[in-house]
Amino acid sequence: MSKRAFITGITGQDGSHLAELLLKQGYEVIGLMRRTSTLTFERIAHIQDQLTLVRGDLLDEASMINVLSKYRPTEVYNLAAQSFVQTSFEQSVLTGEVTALGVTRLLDAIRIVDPTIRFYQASSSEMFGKAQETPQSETTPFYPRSPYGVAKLYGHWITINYRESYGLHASSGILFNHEGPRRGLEFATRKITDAVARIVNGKAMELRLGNLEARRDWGYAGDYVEAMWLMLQQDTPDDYVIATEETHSVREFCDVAFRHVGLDYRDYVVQDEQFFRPAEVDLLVGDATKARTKLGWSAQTKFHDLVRLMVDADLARMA
Ligand code: NAP
Ligand code: G4F
Repeated sequence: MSKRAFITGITGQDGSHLAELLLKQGYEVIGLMRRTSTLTFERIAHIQDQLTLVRGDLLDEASMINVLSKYRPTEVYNLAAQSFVQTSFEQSVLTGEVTALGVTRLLDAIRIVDPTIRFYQASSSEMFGKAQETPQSETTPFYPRSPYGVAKLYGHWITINYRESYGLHASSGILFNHEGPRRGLEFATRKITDAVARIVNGKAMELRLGNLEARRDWGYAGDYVEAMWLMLQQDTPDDYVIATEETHSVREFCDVAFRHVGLDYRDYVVQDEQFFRPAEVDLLVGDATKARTKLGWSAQTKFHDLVRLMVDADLARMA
């Protein structure tokens, strides 16, 4: 049977990496694009001629039903979301509509069109929030600390509920932060590496950040999309933590990034209240034992290499 995948969020960081991976595996790839007044193709421009791009929106269930009916994919990867935590404090209802209820709309569309479709939900380590144990695994209790985290938790549980209620092959990947040169400029890692490149090129004098003590388990997006695909190749749907199993602070990220170009971050980084959050997630570090043993997956790119590859990519982009 021909392999046909439908990706929501194909214009995002993970969507672009996943589309590349699936094309290499011989899939026909259908990608959902929402209507925007300017093009958002930047991350998929290099493979656009190999993709089928269709209009639709997670806010609009009929558009999901229409796409599934027309293209009849065998696998659906739901990567679309309002994914920026800071924005979720300012647009909490929108975040709930897209990041939480959007999952139900897509699951209902699958039930209506073809319940044999395999489904991947992009869950998040942000659901652990005020972490109840360290490291965090599939059995760690959730305690989200942002409207985004709360919305993702809804998406996670509705995926499990539809699996248990209707027998869908629906899996949820609890992915810890993953980054790379395609990361949006608003996220901490990319904001730092972009600033390093701008400072080196004389285009900026300082970098304004919020909480430098927050710790994250940062991996490389290119590694993580492979785990998504592996989940849908299993006979039985399940939930998996995907992480590097290392934790580092925002301060350490700055230190390594600036040192890579021979600078001291303390000469450039300024703390600014506007980038602090009403509630913070202080420490995330995953236990990926289940993914290692059941999927045969482990993170290939670790912290120091990730920072350097991101700085190098931003330097190259500006050269
Ligand atoms: P991203 O770069 O922000 O991409 C988000 C995608 O969702 C974009 O393609 C965006 O389209 C699309 N989108 C937003 N609202 C939509 C709507 N109403 N209808 C249809 N599409 C919509 O995010 P990412 O980093 O690739 O992350 C992918 C997924 O994994 C997200 O669900 C995120 O929450 C989750 N996740 C990410 C991480 C991480 O560290 N990256 C960790 C855990 C979970 P536009 O291009 O039009 O904006
Ligand atoms: O890069 P961030 O905005 O990522 P955050 O909040 O961890 O969320 C990302 O990872 C989640 C997985 O755990 C995903 F689900 C989610 O979609 C997203 O991809 O912030 C990381 C940390 C935070 O503690 C934040 O307070 O960096 C801190 N930080 C300090 N200064 C900053 C800044 N974050 C941003 N974005 N900008 C700053 O200036």
